[in-house]
Amino acid sequence: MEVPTTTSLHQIYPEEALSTQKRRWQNLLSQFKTTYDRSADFVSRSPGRVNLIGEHIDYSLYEVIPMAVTADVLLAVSVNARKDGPSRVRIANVDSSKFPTREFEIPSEGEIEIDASSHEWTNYFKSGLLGASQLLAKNKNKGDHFPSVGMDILVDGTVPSGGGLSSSAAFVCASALAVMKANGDDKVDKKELVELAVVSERNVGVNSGGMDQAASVFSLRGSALYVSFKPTLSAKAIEFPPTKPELTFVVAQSFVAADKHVTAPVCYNLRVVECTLAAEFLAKAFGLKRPLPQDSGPLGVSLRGFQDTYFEEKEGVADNTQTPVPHFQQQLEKLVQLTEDYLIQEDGYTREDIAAILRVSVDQLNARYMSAFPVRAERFLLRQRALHVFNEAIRVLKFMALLSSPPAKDEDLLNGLGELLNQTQASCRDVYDCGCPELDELCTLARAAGAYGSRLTGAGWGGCSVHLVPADKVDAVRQAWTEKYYKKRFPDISDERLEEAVVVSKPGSGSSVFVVEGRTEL
Ligand code: NG1
Repeated sequence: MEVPTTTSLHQIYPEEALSTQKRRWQNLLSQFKTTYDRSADFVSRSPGRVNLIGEHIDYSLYEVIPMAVTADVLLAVSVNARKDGPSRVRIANVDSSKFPTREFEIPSEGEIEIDASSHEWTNYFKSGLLGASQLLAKNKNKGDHFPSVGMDILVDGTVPSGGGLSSSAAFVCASALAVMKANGDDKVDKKELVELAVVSERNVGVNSGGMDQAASVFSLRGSALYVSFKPTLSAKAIEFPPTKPELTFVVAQSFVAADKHVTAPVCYNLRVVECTLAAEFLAKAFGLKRPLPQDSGPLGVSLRGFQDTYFEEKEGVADNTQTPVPHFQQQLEKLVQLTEDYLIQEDGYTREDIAAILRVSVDQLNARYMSAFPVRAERFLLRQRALHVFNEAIRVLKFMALLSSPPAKDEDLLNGLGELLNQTQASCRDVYDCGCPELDELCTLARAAGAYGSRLTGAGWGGCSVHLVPADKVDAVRQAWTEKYYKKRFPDISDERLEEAVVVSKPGSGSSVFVVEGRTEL
């Protein structure tokens, strides 16, 4: 399926957001003209996302259920005619005090360099550019590298950065899409765009999974997404059943900035390493004969690969990627039990412990799993990480089952979904160690004011939370947060910031290209 080309903002935003968005787009296009003294040719757009359930399991290749939000990243682009020699990119942001204007060359030979050690906003554009150039080279049969044309770009993002709504993926996806379009590729395949964006975002220093990019590109207005990574990346739209009271998701910022690029060696990238090592450790502990399959997990093997190999070898399943959901869930339940029985060290495993089980040296262990994305840890909590992943994968299946065959009483459905969200929160906080007290407080306050379920969303360690709230309790929940959290913790908080802090989120639409040339109306 191709990324759509849109001709009207009505196709992108819900009715209630239209007037604000129109003003914002007009401002973007007129600022483009003043900055570059010409009009933009097109705007590429990709939204942020909120993850409903399935936290920290995408990089172990388990299913997740995110949805796009209305907040997005826009790149207004004007293409320079191709000339001999390197092309130039000028890139500015409507918020130029925070994101200074940059200019750089695209080399005619070899790839663009990205310095992941500097926290530079245009690195995300460069990541998208790099990935798109590789895809263009493949699609146009041009060897390994296709030097892009030059561009003038003005960026406007409304996804808060470090806020858990995945501004980075929105920016990388919108950038890659812009480069594809600028180089004449009008039929960008959604799956190819997601795959390239996942890999290219890793150039910025975080060894990420694929959920955010999938949500940003595949989402359709009004539906959440069931994203699968195995046997291959796919996404299915999920409708929410009509309920009374209406099922509403509310997103609340903790305003604890979670900068996962800075904390990656002790937070995000470390979790990726722990999950990967848990997979290898379990495979050795159970004496699996085949090596774990190479897959799209960030380090090449995954807990999902372990599950498939285990049941294929131990229980004679022919191809575990074809196992029906009820059996798959039983397998996961068995893996929870096996993890409890075989990964027994509550206080974690040292590099020496793990190297001994994997029958490699510590140097080999470091080189294989911890060199491209270095981590800092003395002990690796393999037991806890595997338990979170298997249990969270079960919760996703249960959540999906509730949505696809809802119980007769709405109350049972809402309570059932809410309970799963609450369990995720507890597991993220106590087992996966990706919570923080502020997120916990937001959840406690919401539940006391009527939410069915509450949890952190995204990577955690700050950022954002998501709450399933009956429509008639949204005001009460918002008020509880305003009085007992925001005004208490941030006494000087402005009305504008308070307004941004809480968003009632309807599922938004995914990436698109908007052709500006020749258009007088938005
Ligand atoms: P955030 O940090 O919220 O964008 C990150 C990863 C996801 C996923 C979640 C945890 C990136 C770009 N995204 O999301 O792939 O692993 O954490 O579920 O790193």
